[in-house]
Amino acid sequence: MLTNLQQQPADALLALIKLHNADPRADKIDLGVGVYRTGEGDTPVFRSIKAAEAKLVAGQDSKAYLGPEGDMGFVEALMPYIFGKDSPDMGGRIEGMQTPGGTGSLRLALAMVKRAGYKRIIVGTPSWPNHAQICADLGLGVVEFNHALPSGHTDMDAVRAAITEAQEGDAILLHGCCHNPTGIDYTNEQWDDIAQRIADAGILPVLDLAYQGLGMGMEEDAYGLRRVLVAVPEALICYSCDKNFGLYRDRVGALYAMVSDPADRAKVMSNGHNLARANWSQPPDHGAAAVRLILEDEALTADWLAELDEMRDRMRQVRARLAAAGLAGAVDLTPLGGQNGLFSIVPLSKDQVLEMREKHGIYMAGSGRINVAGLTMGNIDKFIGAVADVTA
Ligand code: PLP
Ligand code: TYF
Repeated sequence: MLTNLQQQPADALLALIKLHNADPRADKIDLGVGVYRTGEGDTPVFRSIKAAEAKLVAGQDSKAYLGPEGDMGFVEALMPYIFGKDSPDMGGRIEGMQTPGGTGSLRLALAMVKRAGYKRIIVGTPSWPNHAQICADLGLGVVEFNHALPSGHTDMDAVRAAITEAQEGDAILLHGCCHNPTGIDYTNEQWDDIAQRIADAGILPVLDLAYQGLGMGMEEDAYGLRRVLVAVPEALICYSCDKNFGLYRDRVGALYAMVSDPADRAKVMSNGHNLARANWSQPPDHGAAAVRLILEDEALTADWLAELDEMRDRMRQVRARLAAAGLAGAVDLTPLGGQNGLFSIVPLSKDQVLEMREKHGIYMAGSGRINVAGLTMGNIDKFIGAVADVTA
């Protein structure tokens, strides 16, 4: 019977890691999967995480089960950063739970959407491929709208039309910041507009915040999410600490539900707990416990925020350098300067992406997406030259 199963495609982004590793060229460049890299090309464990892990190992006296909600100290310590210091639980309307990464949070959020009776979810394209994959697995219909224009701006007409045409029983999934894969985010004014339209249409927002602090700053990157939350009665928020604490493989995330009446909070979240039990039972503890120890300690928090500032500054420098290059062959790199986070799209055809890999040893996603953190002052000229070469 198992032989009835059909071959499934590998994740194209994760497959790039293996292709790059197998390439013997010393000057190869990995611009594939979205992990931060230093100017030396490394993805080190954060200093603040190392310090918190040392504290954790010394002080942890049990590894007994915590329950499907995971480490609630971690979940609550993040709330002022996500929702703001003034009203981190919006007057008792927000409750969260720990999840295995942002992916686990999305899985639960979308399963709750489905269980609540929503039929379709509106998603801007292109998006992170796992969004569509999770929806398909859950049997949630996806309604697509175009996210960005070739000019490098968001396609506001498309998102406005998608919200106007929404039907009863629709939800909308939005990237909070550092859009994956385009790096093109809504401006604050655009968020104001979108928030009001979502509220008027009465659709449920699902907000995916996987890169807080990697765009403009921790507060700045939360603007859109907070703006939507003050406008609507209910929302689901999917959060990842895997990028902004560098914890990728430790799988650290959280799911938050905002309800209109605090009396419904426990009932709504009991669905998250119940779905977690049916999926992974309990989330892995280690990474979340390290994040909690950082957030409970003023000095460690300050060091973590300094590390984030350093990452963001480096990515800004790389973007400024790309923008300063202007034209690389037929490609205008200028718009990349104003984009946010780890990703941007370089408009190359599939053949040109392949030529970048085969001729120049530069690995990027088939969509033309690059991880800008894979560029350093040592390899950026090679990259710009290669783009010029394949588009000449
Ligand atoms: N959401 C978006 C938009 C992402 O790009 C990612 C990528 O990793 C995630 C969620 C999930 O992150 P995690 O690794 O924490 O599951
Ligand atoms: O888009 C990226 O590169 C990151 C990492 O199945 C990632 O979001 C990519 C694919 C995947 C899981 C994580």
